[in-house]
Amino acid sequence: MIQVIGHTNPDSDSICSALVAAEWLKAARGEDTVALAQGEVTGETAFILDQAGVQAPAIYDTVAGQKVWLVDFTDLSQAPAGIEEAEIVGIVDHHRLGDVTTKNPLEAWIWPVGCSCTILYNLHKLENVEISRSQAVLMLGAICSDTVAFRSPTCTQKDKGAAEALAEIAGINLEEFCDQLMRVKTNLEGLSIASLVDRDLKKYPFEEEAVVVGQIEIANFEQTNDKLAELQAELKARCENDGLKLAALMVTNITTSTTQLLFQGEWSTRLAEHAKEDNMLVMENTLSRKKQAWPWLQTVLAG
Ligand SMILES: [Mn+2]
Repeated sequence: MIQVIGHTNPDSDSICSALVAAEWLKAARGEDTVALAQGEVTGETAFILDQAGVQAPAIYDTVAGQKVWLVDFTDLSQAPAGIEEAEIVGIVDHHRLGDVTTKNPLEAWIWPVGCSCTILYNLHKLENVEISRSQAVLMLGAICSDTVAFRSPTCTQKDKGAAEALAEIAGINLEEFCDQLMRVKTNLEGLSIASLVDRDLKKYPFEEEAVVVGQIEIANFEQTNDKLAELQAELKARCENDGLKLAALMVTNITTSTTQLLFQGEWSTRLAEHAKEDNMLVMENTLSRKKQAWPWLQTVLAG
């Protein structure tokens, strides 16, 4: 049995990619597979699963002693428990190459595109595997989510092409689907301050110290203005409790492509000259952590 699993704090791509890759491995390779997750799904992912008529993957226990395919990450800091004792047999990812290593040769599909599901769509074509409606909806949902409805600078022609073909297979109006998905994506109702920080939190080892950068996506800043003080307090508590040098949160307005970056921790001083006010700076035309915010932060933190 091969376990197919995405990263910690799973987003829609990491859940949908695990589900789709598990089915693709069954169909294309005759493998016995199971899709697993490293946490509960978000409201956005629940919407996509519902549209696809697919259940959320079970939460994993350990991958120790198992064969695994990793989807949507290659960083050990985002890997499941037991990864050192697992055999990584395959990877589908669209991030920079991380620090996982393998004992044996593996199959790795790592492309600089906007979404892991764009790679999976192409793998279906490459190996002549038919795409069912539910698989098409899963891939389409992940692509619209990861590319912020094709607005992100991470979005490529391959992502757009895949989404158009998948919408056709699923019998879905792409524009309407994207509008619906963006509404669900930016709905923060009922979420606690801690869960907003955790929602899409990623850990980045930097100068051998721990840095975390989270991101929440909103449709207008009125949704978060009255939460900023509490979010800052939560980031500060994370630094103290988890020994972080920097805890940052991107509050990204997907309507205007503006990001407010909140930050706390000892290394805040390294960002001070860019700050608009204490512990907050504004990044115009910034939607992507991977392609915009984190590369910039790395440069500034390095001094
Ligand atoms: Mn992704």
